[in-house]
Amino acid sequence: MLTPFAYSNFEHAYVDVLDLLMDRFEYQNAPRGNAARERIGLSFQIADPRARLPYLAERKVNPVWHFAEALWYLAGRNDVEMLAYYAPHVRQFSRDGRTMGGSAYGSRMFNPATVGDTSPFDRVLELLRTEQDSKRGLLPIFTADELAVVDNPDMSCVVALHLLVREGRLHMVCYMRANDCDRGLLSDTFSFTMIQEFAAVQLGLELGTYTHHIGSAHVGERDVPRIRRVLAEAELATSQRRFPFQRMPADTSFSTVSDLLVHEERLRSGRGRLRPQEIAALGFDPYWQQVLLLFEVHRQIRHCPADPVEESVLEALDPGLRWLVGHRWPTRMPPGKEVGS
Ligand code: 5HM
Repeated sequence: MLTPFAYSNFEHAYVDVLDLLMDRFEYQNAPRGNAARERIGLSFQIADPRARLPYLAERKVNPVWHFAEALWYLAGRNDVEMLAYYAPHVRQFSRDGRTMGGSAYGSRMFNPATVGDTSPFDRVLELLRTEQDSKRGLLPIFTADELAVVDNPDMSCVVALHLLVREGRLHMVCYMRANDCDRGLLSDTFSFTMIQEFAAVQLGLELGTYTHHIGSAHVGERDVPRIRRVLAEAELATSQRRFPFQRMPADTSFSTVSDLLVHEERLRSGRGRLRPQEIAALGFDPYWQQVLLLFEVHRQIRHCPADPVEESVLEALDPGLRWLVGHRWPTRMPPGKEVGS
């Protein structure tokens, strides 16, 4: 195979990668105590990077986490606080309890680099505006200094993201040193294709393909039972449900990201709530209103543990997101509104 295998959407790639690692792995090892099945060198390409979420009931994808992480990257943040609210386990990867290290990819791409006051991302966009067929649109993430940190709990798994404009479309290539293909791969593909689409919007280009290259592709032994269930579901083709994936609005900018995160912070801290009609009146495009609805769902789940999620909020969600929320938090659905698989 000289070129990566091409898939129409992420779900198909994800299922194939898991299938490969289940029984056709090359190594069984336990680096830093994490027992895993591994292959060296794995690549795939997705034709439609907007189709970035798998609809697999057994996998119980958390769409709130995925949007939160993508916005955290786009905002160039490195704080533990926001991420850990959506995924408490990330705290263990912080050395000082306040900031993330190597996995704060956004802080390396969207904040000014050491030379001048322009971010690597803005420099790449500048380059692609002037020299369309360039091969130099690289956003490096991994730094050699990370290896010098003793017992580094958070070393970048991403080596670089690479943006290429070809025939009016913006392609992205992601280079990973390592990827947990059950867990990290889901989050990484979601967030990096969001960054790709954000970049395409800034450049006024159509979205191209997304290509993912992994050095160490592995799955944890602890996840094998769930992966088998996911594969059995995919085999039965129950995941033939197809929900349309919306386009990121053409006016999305860095201020959209910071405006959204003002509301996110109010909801996260419990200082406010947002009813669907309030979200609709805030002036965001319906695409981003959906993300605020997800943050409100999460507020109710975290701050009102005794109550089901309010029907009005669930009803305002796009059917695909409602499906994911219903499968992720089945016990928090209003009576009679439980989601069948
Ligand atoms: O020992 P090592 O630093 O490689 O462990 C990190 C683990 O998190 C690996 O399983 C890696 O593949 C996974 N990971 C991932 O898949 C971690 C990050 C965070 O940098 C990521 N994707 N984005």
